[in-house]
Amino acid sequence: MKIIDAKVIVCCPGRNFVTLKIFTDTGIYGLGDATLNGREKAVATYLEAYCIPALIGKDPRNIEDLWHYFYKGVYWKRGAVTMAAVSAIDMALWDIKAKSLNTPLYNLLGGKSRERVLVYAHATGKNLEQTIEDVGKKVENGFLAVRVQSGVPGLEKIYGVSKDDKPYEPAQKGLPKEESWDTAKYLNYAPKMFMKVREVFGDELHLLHDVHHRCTPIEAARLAKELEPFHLFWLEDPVTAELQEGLRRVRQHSTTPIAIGEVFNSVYDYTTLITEQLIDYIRMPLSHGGGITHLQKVVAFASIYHIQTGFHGATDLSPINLAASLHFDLAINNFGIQEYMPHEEVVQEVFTANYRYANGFLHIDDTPGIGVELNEDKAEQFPYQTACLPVNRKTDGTMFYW
Ligand code: EZ4
Ligand code: CO
Repeated sequence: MKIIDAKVIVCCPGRNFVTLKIFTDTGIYGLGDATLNGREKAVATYLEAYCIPALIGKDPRNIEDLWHYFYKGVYWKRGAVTMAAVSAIDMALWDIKAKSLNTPLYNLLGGKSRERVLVYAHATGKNLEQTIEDVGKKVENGFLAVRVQSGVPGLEKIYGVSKDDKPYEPAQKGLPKEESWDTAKYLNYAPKMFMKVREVFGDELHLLHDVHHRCTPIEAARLAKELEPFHLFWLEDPVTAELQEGLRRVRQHSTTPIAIGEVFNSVYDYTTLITEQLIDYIRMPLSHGGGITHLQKVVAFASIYHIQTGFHGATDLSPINLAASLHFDLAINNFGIQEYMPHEEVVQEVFTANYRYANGFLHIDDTPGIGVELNEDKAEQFPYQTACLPVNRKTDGTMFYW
């Protein structure tokens, strides 16, 4: 089998997506998600200018070798842009292999370890009252696990809370919008919010929360400690984990489980976190973390240290990534939970997905390969639009993490 062509499809059904399509001489093609929110064109160019020409003529069945061709073989390695491209190539190659063997992807990853995938939903509100109401809606929809984000008194706009009644979408058209932040106000509010949520919904519901990289290690330690009585499923990104050792401080003070890694793209972002058992869930998505080939290694490494998965599944990752993640989630033993934010309906006009939600779980069918189709004519009707993630300043104007 040979790769005869490949192309990048950039489209914007409500939000931007980058898809890699690899064609083979057998007529079988593969799809990979190359979306990097707010930096879509950088990945598209990396693929078009450097990767696709090198793919032509190669045997798509040699996935491991091709992975290393674009990783070890490249002097400028790692980084979100490069690794999003490597991930898309890898995903498309696994899609080709599974299609050529006429089997769903999970069969090539060890088969099913479970029949369905536990997912968590996003609840959000401008204030405590609206937040509680939204958690109630998710519970009514059957969700067994809910991420709770809320507006903080005294702060105008905040991560995870939408402006209107629509689901939360951080990327906005044009240049980055500015948000503002005050850690002291947030730290005072978050434990009170979870106290109320537990009071209203009881002990059974799994609760999650995303700090979105905004605490120092000692602030994160305080938060994790104060949230302990509300036994969260996880506390996500309590610190910006560039400093892996920072998590030692959090661990010293609290038993609240920690999830990290949606912005990671290599096992080397995780080595201290995993070997010192400083976290409980890895978040690195297939589409940014080197695809199935690299995540298999990271997840096996994590399993030795009793660390589970909780893959990133925000709407800025395409249905191709979500489906690939679901195959992976079904197959591995140390699966924890899968993030699930449903895409807008217009996205489903472009991508035909093979998964469905029911009663707190996602189910995937037996379509060979990853199982998602891209309608190229439809994609053309939604051309790329510049959109960026926000930037964030402290209330005194100091530039901060978003
Ligand atoms: O901010 O995917 O846990 N989920 C998140 C997401 C990220 C976006 C960035 O593109 O933190 O909402
Ligand atoms: Co997050």
